[in-house]
Amino acid sequence: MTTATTPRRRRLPALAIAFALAAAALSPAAEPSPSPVQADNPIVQTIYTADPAPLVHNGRVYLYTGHDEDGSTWFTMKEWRVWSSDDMVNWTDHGSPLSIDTFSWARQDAWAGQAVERNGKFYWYVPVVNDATGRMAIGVAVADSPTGPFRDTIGRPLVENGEIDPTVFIDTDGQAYLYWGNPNLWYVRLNADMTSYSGGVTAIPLTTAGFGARPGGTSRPTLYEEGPWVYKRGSLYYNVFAAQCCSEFIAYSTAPSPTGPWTYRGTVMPTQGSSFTNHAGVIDFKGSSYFFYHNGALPGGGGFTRSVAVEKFTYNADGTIPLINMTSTGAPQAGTLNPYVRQEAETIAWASGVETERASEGGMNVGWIENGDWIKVKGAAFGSGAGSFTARVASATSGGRIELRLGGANGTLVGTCTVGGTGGWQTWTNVSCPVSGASGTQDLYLKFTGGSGYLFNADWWRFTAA
Ligand SMILES: [Ca+2]
Ligand SMILES: [Ca+2]
Repeated sequence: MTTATTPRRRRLPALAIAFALAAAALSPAAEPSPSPVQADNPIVQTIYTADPAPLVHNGRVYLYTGHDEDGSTWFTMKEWRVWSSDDMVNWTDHGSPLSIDTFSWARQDAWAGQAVERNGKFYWYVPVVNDATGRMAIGVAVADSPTGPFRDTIGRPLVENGEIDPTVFIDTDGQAYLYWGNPNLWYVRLNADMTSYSGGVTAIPLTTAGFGARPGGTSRPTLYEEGPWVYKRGSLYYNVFAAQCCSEFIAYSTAPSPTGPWTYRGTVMPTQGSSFTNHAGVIDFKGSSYFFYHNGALPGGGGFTRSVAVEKFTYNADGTIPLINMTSTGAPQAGTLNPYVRQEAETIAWASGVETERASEGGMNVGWIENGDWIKVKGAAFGSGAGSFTARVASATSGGRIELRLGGANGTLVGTCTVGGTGGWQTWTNVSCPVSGASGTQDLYLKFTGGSGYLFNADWWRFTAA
């Protein structure tokens, strides 16, 4: 691979703030010593993310999001991102397999979409500006894997009426529907190929019985604003949507069929969290229910610099959704992480000071590592004990050290691996070191130490049992 010294781009100023500040921002209640292990929301700390769309496939949750550019003062969004987890707390960064450039006909605005699987292919529906008309249109991209790469197989908008926020739903009888809209709410019946539809574009009547009455609402009499998320649970159909504006809250309606009639059911998540928009995503995973949303909880966060987050919830016995509040704690871990198999360095419960990029050997790597940066990996199941640690690393400088700590970034030190220079940021080698005292299930911290400047990159790591 390259031996050139790749210039490192400047790290995100907004994220350069120490974790203590993030913890303070996330925890308005003053605590004498905020504990990093308490915060797992928002899900991603390396960039700003928005408009979560979770998908469960083969025992993993794939999370499709937008990407708010640093320092945005508008919805300046050029690409979409994918993350995945099998425990709801350790999330793997899969980078950006879909961008505005994927659609030759699109100009800008990589806004809120959703992906779905059908017959082993993955279909990602997104709104973008059609360059030819200047209007918002819905494009669909197709992939053979949930992490892409995604391609535009039809080469034109799937549907276009100037409105946004597609949600896709495949009913139990196999009929698929695409819903979208702001200020209206529309649907089409998708064909089995998922990239065409039959019949016309149909408007769902926005009645106050169906979608609630907006206080003072005249031009928009109902609470429905945007961001529908349609799914079925048992025999009941749900539409969870962003309500009122602005600031938005999350509300929902239910219906006995995918085409209505809809009945307004009330608030899911109140207006909270310093973003004037919100966007819902609802899934069941490993027998529990989860609600995804976004807020402005990262340092520098706000209405145009958002972050996706998740809460676990339980439906009421009658199928109604309880009121869900934003937390900095997030969902509990569903299972544990196996430290004895290859784990990506970019599998992260919480990161301080690092970013990610495409790795030359595939997937992503962690980079922009400086002295004192760290990565938390939650709930690593060491069992009777680890004996050694191996990491895949690269450094165009003279490297540094990986301190393996338990329980906190300054927690119990169980091993230290030295990383030397490799001649390039993508010139990879393995380093190993002995480990002592890592047993049971622990929150593992990879703490990076060394001199000044960028120290090294990390692609993946693995422990070996004692
Ligand atoms: Ca750094
Ligand atoms: Ca990797």
